[in-house]
Amino acid sequence: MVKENLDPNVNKKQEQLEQFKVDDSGKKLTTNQGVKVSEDEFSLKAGMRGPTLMEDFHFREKMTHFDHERIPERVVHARGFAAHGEFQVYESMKEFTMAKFLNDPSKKTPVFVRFSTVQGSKGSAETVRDVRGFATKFYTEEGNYDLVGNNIPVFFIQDAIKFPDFVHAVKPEPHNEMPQGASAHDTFYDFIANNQESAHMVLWQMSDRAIPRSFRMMEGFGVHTFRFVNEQGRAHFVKFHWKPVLGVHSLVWDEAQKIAGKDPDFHRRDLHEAIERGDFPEYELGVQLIPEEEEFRFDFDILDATKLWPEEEIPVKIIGKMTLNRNVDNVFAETEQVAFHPGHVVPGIDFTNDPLLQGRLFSYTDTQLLRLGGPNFHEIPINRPVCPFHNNQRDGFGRQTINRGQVSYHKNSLAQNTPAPAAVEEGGYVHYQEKVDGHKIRARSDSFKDHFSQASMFWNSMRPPEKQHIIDALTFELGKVKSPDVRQQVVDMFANVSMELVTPVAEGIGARVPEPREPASKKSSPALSQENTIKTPKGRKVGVLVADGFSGNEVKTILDALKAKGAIPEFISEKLGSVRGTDNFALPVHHSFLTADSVLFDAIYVIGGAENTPKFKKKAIYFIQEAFEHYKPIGATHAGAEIAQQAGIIGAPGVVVGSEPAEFAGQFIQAVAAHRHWGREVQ
Ligand code: HDE
Repeated sequence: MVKENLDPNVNKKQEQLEQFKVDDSGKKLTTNQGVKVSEDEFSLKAGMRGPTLMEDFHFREKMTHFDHERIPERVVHARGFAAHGEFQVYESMKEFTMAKFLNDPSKKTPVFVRFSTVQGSKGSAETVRDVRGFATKFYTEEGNYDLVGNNIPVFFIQDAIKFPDFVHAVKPEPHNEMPQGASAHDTFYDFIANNQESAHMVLWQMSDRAIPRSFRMMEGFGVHTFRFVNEQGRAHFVKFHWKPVLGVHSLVWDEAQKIAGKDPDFHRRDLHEAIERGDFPEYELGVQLIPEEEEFRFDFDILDATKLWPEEEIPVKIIGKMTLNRNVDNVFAETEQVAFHPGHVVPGIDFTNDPLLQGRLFSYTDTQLLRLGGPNFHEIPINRPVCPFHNNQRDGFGRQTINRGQVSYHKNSLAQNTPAPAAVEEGGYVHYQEKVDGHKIRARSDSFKDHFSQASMFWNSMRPPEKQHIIDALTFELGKVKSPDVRQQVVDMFANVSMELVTPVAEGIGARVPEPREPASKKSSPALSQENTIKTPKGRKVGVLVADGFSGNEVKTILDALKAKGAIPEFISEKLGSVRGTDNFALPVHHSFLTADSVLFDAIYVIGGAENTPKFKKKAIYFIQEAFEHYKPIGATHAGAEIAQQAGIIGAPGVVVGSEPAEFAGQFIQAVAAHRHWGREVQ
């Protein structure tokens, strides 16, 4: 049983998980029954060359367990990676919600966060164009609260009844199981053209948001409108935001595709390494709040999940910070078995009538029953709340709790009618008493019928390079669609959003350019552009191309300056081992040209050696030219300047060549912070 620990700074979830951890190293091999095993390489046979005997209990047990090792992967969000952390609110939110974990700034709440892609299978590449899941489990003292969000603030559909159709359309096609980890195919765009409420979300998916640089550099959104309820019973509509402290940054499409081959684990590696080196990912929690009385004040329906609340109209109030500070011990036990549910709420957080949310409330438990094999998945260590739980639920596959006593029903007198429901003052959850009155009908409110205004707003909010990326992405995706009819339908649909978008796309895929139309909206929301995000060199991987004989002290000055700003230099040379510079300074070689690739770095710094060998030159030129094509910052000093010269990149934006170490370092750090140099696009 979980021991109560009153010290608020002890992470109760970690303490609880500790009890289930086992370390096998240095131990004797046993069966699951605890019997020591004397031989693990030869099954028990009748004679040296004879058949294996049924009585070999060790063989039977080992093989049977192995045969049952796999569980069904998640029907969506199968490919995911998770980490532990903590959340702390900056100031009490008591005015808006009675949720205790949001009321006490001195309290740290343990969290577990799983990031995921949506379309691909469990083993698919991570940098594909896709929505990312961003699911957080808060282990609060009042029970588990799950914020099961995405990195895009809107969704494809408005009503959950369409979800199975949507997922069937986006997943690999059933007759040939293609494509994997991609939405660029006929059934997806056929669905889009025939379900035009998806327009807004598709634009986000075509934008740079769908190819994040890192899980550490993407926003998270609760998507739905939830309710905050305070102790007086007053309610506010609320939307949740996670804002990454490192800003929102993306890859470029060509790079993302190449990484999918070079390192399919790119995002998990990035997160895992950051946590291991103590560079803990941080996200601030923000809320947008609308008082209950103002539900109808806006030119969109606030319950429609295909709409966002523009931050300029409804500001995001930053209320706390989450820090991810520990990797899991075992991916299956924790990441795979964690079961999120948007219906896991605590007092002070409630639902709304958003029809997408309502349907999700059914789906999540249902899917866990299959995936985790029965109704006791809440007992799996990662899913257990850190507060005690008591009820009359009993039995089922894999039950672990040993409930004592005679009584397992309510009401009763044999156990003085316990476990007893709790009054509100005792923390009992009471659903918000919204008045609901209506006819039973299958229909959608007229207020949900504007599918294009916010899609136009999103488009209008993009800066020119971002617009170009959306045009390129849609041209790519539709270029993979075989049916000319589907392509044309999608082009016609997006003419409602913007002719500026749809004209080059139509031309690029050989479709008819639609009749000119006014965009559905002229509004814009600057907060939607990634160009307005935080820019910092912190956490950026700089690939340093270096060879023997480099100028020791000067290079050291530059590397120290980079590290002081949180950038991470990794050294690449012809061979693994180390490279020796002047001034008795040596550098470890982390990668050879064979194991490294420019797409795996945020920036390149080329130094070279005393003399650049032809092989080094050839490799380095290829390296920096590719980085250049991906708009990455490139720095060159010493013999590296000659290589940059030969690569033909000197003078372009984001290319820094220097001879004075401190001055070069300052300029290069600035270029690294800028992340990408789109100015090259127009050269
Ligand atoms: Fe999910 N979703 N979803 N979803 N979803 C699942 O639950 C579902 C939706 C989201 O890391 C499934 O355990 C329906 C929106 C995340 O474990 C399933 C609808 C948002 C994850 C399911 C939606 C999400 C899931 C599959 C439409 C953003 C991964 C496996 C009404 C707010 C959680 C599972 C993790 C997973 C159903 C739409 C986020 C089948 C029916 C909108 C991050 O239950």
